[in-house]
Amino acid sequence: MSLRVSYQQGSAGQWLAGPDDVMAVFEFGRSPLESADPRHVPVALPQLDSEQQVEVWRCDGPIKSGSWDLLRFAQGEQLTMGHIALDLREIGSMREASHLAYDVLQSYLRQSPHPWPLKIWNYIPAINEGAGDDERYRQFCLGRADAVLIDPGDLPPLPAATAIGAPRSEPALQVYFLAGALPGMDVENPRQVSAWRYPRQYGPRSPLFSRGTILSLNGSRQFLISGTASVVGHRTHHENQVANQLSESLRNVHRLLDEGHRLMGDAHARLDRNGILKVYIRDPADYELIRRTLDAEAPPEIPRIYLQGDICRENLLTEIDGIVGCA
Ligand code: 3EB
Repeated sequence: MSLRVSYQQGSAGQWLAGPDDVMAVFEFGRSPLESADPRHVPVALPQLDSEQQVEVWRCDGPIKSGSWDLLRFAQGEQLTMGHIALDLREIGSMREASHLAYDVLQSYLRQSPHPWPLKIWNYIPAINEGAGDDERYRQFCLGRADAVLIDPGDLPPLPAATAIGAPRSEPALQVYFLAGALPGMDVENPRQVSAWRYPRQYGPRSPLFSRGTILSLNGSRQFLISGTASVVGHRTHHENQVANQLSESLRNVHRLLDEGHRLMGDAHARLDRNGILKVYIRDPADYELIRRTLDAEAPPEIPRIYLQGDICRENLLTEIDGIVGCA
């Protein structure tokens, strides 16, 4: 396994001072503006489980870290983690902020030995605020499309992605990513309309991401799963039914992993102890029900963490993403 991802007890500081193969430590419930070490990535979303954990990414080193324009990065032998936090109080609009974040990200990648984004996480304060096309998520998608240099109609590789709401009180738009020397292999979900082909009703510019990408390194593969919700075709299913939304999201994850297997021919991605899942929940009151539903429907051995975050459509109550191994 080339990217080793785990949830760990202990403080971010302990892990940053620990093993020298640590490329990133994600700490939940902290503003992304409060990071000193480039490998330290505070994430504003609060963790809902009682036991606080940090997410640790380790890879083959040596690891070099630093700043580049507004972005900070940690670069291993074959992979790079980078992150940007933009203080929205200093930028005119969400559209401008997301345009700027993606401009910086792309300029960074163009000069990096690891120029291919494999997965991008976007955490957007007050994501559902604003009516119709003024909604902040739609404005975020506009800014991303303004910046991104590729036309999805040309079928270039697109990274996997997650876009989730951060607390309204959080001042920063956060974008972080994993990138590699080669593009990932994109996998779309046969149960879902590709996001870049969503019809106009979801906003003026479609989201630009693939449902998942497969990273092949050192003879092994990992599946980077995009934020996966209760969307079938392009429509939200099970409105107001959070447990059913979670079940539908899991069906989407399994179908995506099966599709990856069909395309690869050999390895099959599995929800096992080598992977992780992140479960995003809009209403903290749904945590117990979601946890019980996941425990009943997903293998117990895959580590998981529950975060409070709004989903990018008002009628979506939960979403899952993850990184899993193939065997
Ligand atoms: C969906 O299926 C849910 O805008 O980058 C999932 C993952 C979603 C990524 C993004 C949006 C994004 O459409 C929303």
